[in-house]
Amino acid sequence: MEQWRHVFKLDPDRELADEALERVCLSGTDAIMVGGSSGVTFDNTVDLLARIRRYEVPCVLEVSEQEAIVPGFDLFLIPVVLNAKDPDWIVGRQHQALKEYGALMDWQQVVTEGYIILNGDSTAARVTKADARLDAKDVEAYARLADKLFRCPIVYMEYSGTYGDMELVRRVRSIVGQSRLFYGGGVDGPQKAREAAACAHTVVVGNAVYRDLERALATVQAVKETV
Ligand code: 1GP
Repeated sequence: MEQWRHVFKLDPDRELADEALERVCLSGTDAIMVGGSSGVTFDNTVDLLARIRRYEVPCVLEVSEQEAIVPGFDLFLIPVVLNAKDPDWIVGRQHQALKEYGALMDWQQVVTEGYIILNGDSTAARVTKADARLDAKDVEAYARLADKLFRCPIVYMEYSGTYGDMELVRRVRSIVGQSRLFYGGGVDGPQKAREAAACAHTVVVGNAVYRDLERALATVQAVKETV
């Protein structure tokens, strides 16, 4: 995780043909993250994991549904949505999950993501009731909260579905110390991938896989070439 520069995020609730999945898994990306904001179930998560496991690429689960926690992933990423107005998404669901599985968990495999949701129109924003009307100072403060106060291994600037403010991403990277800055949102081809890779530590590409696979695949090389 500390070395990842490029990640594809695949949604268990969306169709992806075997051939397309193969190309994604062999693309040279650093990891596949399985996750989505709606319609994620145990069954569709198990299915997708089994298909990805035919390849060697690391595969991690971003947990959003307790019922869809499937064993067998390399890591389990737990989002804590810092700007959620529904406290369920800050500590509520995590608390419930730990009541059930807390004693059984392998903590080596668990990674906390301090999430900042920045596209108010996204499903993630709706589900978590995130207040995405944040100015730069707000975002910086959330980043410090995740990095310095909570010491999350990942700070995730989530623009899901829309391309973000790269100046702000760059600023956040300059203030995080021990956290890795993940950027996700609207990276639909090599040019935006290069820009995002110049600003964040790790670039997450989601939608593009389903919209225009060729351009999505081209983001891998673009990110890797960017220093
Ligand atoms: C979504 O951050 C990821 O959770 C990637 O965003 O789907 O817009 O690429 P896109």
